[in-house]
Amino acid sequence: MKKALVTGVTGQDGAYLAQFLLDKGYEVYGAYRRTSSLNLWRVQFLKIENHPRLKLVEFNLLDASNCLRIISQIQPDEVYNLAAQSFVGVSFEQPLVTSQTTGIGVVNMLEAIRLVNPAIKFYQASTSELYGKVSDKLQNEETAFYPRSPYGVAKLYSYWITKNYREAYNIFASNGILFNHESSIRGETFVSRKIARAIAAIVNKKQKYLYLGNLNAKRDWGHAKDFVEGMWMILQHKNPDDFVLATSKAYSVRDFVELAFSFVDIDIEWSGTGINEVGKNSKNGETLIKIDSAYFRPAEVDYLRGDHKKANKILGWKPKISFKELVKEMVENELLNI
Ligand code: NAP
Ligand code: G4F
Repeated sequence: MKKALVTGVTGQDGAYLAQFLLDKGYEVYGAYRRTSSLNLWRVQFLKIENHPRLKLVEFNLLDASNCLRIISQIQPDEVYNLAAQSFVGVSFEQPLVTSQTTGIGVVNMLEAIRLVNPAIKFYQASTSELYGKVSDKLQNEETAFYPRSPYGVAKLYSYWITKNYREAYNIFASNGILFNHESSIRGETFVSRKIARAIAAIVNKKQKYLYLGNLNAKRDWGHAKDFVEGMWMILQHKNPDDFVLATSKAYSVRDFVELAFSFVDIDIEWSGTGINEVGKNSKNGETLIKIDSAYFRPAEVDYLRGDHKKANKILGWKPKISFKELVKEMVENELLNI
């Protein structure tokens, strides 16, 4: 039975990946950060909390001794490093914590592998935020990086240190450069879940307006379930390598809002410009969406659209869940659980 260590198991991807690996027959060590109240709601949502092959272990990526101990005690075959301060907006307010956790922290894990057993395979959760201020219409493994946030810059370090340990020490260390992926268990502050939650609250008269920032940013949005399968495929390939996982379709935040509202039979009509733009219910003129400048970022990533040809050709990976299906699932889940 293969053993996998998944850091960030309390996060969206960690929970989905743990479920995927359990289904594959792995013994899964789900590493979570100790906090005053244990936060296992995603693991519970996916109904794996009491799975006999899921072992939850306390862990902090920032503590090198902890990484070393955990790797030598568990002796995993595969490590998936998903732990990070993952919210781009917060990284502007907490650049040091973000740099330490999302960037430098990764060395703790790589060093532990190098010292304990360099045969352990390592997956690093890299990101399309590396591309940042892109010039290419479609970004692939060859596109130049130009991160636009402390988060993106920290991920640039973790991307390169992963590659460096592969080249310097011959460790099977791979980067998955993943474009945005969402689900019903996405963090509440990310725009997709924020929109879905607001719609359920508005329909149920618990909230009047949905406040948003930049409506025109475009993202390549897929479903987390498809993407965790890709993470596993990356570590099953015969060589360590770096792969883009994306849907290759881009939609704006505005598109997301319009589609999400369509699932509660509301057609959004926009009027005004800039900070004064509003979104109204076209049937009765009621204002539902307003702009709040607090949600604008000091530097924005305007356009992300990934080219997943390499992953498709070499790994046989492709996304299965469409943008429409994703948004529908998210809105329906919020309506059910409000
Ligand atoms: P998430 O929901 O924010 O989960 C992040 C996880 O990291 C949480 O379990 C969090 O624990 C944990 N963590 C944070 N600091 C830690 C520390 N010092 N020690 C140990 N654990 C720590 O993020 P996600 O969406 O699942 O993303 C997973 C990874 O993929 C992240 O590295 C993210 O940057 C990257 N990524 C995500 C996307 C995407 O669209 N989702 C795209 C590209 C890359 P708590 O629960 O205690 O906070
Ligand atoms: O949902 P977001 O916060 O995700 P963002 O910044 O794209 O980052 C996510 O995807 C990355 C991969 O590309 C990951 F690496 C990262 O960890 C994270 O998972 O924002 C999406 C877009 C941005 O352009 C933002 O400015 O939506 C825009 N936006 C407009 N109004 C908003 C809002 N974002 C948030 N969070 N909240 C708003 O009210």
